Amino acid sequence: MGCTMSPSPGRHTGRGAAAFSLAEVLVSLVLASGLVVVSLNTVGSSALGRRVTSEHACGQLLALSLMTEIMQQPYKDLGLAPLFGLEVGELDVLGGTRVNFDDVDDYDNLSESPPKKKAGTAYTDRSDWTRTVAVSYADPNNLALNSLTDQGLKRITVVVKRNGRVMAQLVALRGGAVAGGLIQRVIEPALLLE
Ligand SMILES: [Ca+2]
Ligand SMILES: [Ca+2]
Repeated sequence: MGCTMSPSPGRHTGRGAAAFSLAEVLVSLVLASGLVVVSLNTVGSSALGRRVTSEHACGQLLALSLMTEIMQQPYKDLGLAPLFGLEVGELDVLGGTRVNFDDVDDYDNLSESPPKKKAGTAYTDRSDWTRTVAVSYADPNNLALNSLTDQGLKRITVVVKRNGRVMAQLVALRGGAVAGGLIQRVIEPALLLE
């Protein structure tokens, strides 16, 4: 009978025992290799996750600092001839700074790489980062829409990218006296997680 030819449980002799041991070793090696691969993948994913999180946090700080600067400006230029965009003489051609920016829409179409402080000092280690601003009139009756005319509300969008990838985007509404009071509301403090 087959049962009588089977080795006794717990007893391995001769070549059979050696073969079984070898198989056990191979299985152990395969399992160990798998564990190493899993461990390396886990470490790699963890490191990548920390880097991505750090990049997005940095992007959000860069976006927030500029948005804060813009929101502190008057809704429109206080001079005699306010324009949408920079007024005459406000562009710092030689210095490339924002020292003359003194109303919200002066920041429209701003694009800087690397991002800079208002006085023109570039943030260190940010040479591959870009920060852009778009300002438009917004429709106070439908905040999701832009308006072709000034109805007393402006939408400000700040986007921060690294090597072309969006790290953070902030959208805010800034109201003027025409809207019946001051409206300052960050409507989409979005930290984009890709
Ligand atoms: Ca202006
Ligand atoms: Ca101005």
